[in-house]
Amino acid sequence: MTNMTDRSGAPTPGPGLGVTHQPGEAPHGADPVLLVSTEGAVRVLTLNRPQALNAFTTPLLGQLRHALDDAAADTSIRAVLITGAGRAFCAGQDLNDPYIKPEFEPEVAPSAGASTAPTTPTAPTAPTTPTAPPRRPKPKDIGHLLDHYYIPLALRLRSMPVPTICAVNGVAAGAGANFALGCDLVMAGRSASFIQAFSRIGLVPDCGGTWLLTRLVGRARAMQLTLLGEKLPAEQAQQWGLIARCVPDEELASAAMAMAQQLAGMPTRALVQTRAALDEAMHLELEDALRLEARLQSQLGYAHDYLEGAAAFLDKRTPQFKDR
Ligand code: T3D
Repeated sequence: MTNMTDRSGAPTPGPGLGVTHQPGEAPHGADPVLLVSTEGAVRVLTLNRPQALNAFTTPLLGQLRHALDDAAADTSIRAVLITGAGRAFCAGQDLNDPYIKPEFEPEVAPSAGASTAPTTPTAPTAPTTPTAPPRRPKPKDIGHLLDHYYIPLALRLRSMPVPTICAVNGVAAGAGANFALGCDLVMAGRSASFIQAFSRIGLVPDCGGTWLLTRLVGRARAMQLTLLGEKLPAEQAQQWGLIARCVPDEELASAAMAMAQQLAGMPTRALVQTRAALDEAMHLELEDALRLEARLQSQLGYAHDYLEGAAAFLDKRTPQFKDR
């Protein structure tokens, strides 16, 4: 991406910053885990932990949410483009994060004098080697991580006052896949892929996966993806209607930026209300959907962008949209 204004000199303060850095995480003064830049009216957010395939740590999740809040509050921003640094988009939750990493009770040394000999004195057997007692995992509520990080993040993404575009530059796994799919338009490089990795480690899909997948590809394909946890290549994802476009890898950055700039020049409020209406329509009766459309049209009909759009059409000129 060219001509960006770098706003990422230091990690933005966010809910995750109080958390200890993870293995491979940037210590003070090292690379920020999220790069934030601006090109025209497009805010670009780049997940930046390439050494761990941009897996989500609590600091990264916190900064991502903070950066979305910041873009939402900045009225000069009219689209958000999200991508990853390096060969992956995001490998989902970082399984090394202390928030969720399995911990074990300390091993108890066999007590002095404890016999490991066979209990039947009359049965002569070969000497046995003492075996370490099995390590007991400590119970941990990993749902806490969802409550505090993933749910606010997924809701923030879906309620952005500007369109969101995801440029999936490599593998998108687990919560990384579902975060990408939560964006309004998803474009992927040909070598990218999507993996619902949850079942492989004994979890259910999260970060909105159950809601998104059933809506995007239907129950049968959602079941196939989530139960088997297989890799879905980007081209097939496009054929299935999971994503909007699949392009050659070397064209991804420029094509995604072109799409973001196109959206940034469009009537933002209408785009955002379209997202809301489509989401709402999934659970409305026809008549209720018709009435919702009428209500939104009423509101938009008074707005600058409709008056400008219609006038520009009649004047045969390019409209200048400005609402947000
Ligand atoms: O509370 C909760 O837990 C709920 C939240 C859950 C949300 C989730 O996202 S659950 C799903 C978590 N993600 C996964 O299970 C995916 C794990 N990763 C993979 O299966 C593979 O890495 C990929 C298929 C994504 C890519 O495979 P490949 O062969 O291209 O790369 P690799 O060699 O496996 O990984 C490269 C490095 O990234 C490697 O580190 P190393 O050995 O070079 O030091 C690997 O350990 C690291 N890495 C990849 N994924 C993760 C990770 N490190 C931590 N967490 C990861 N998720």
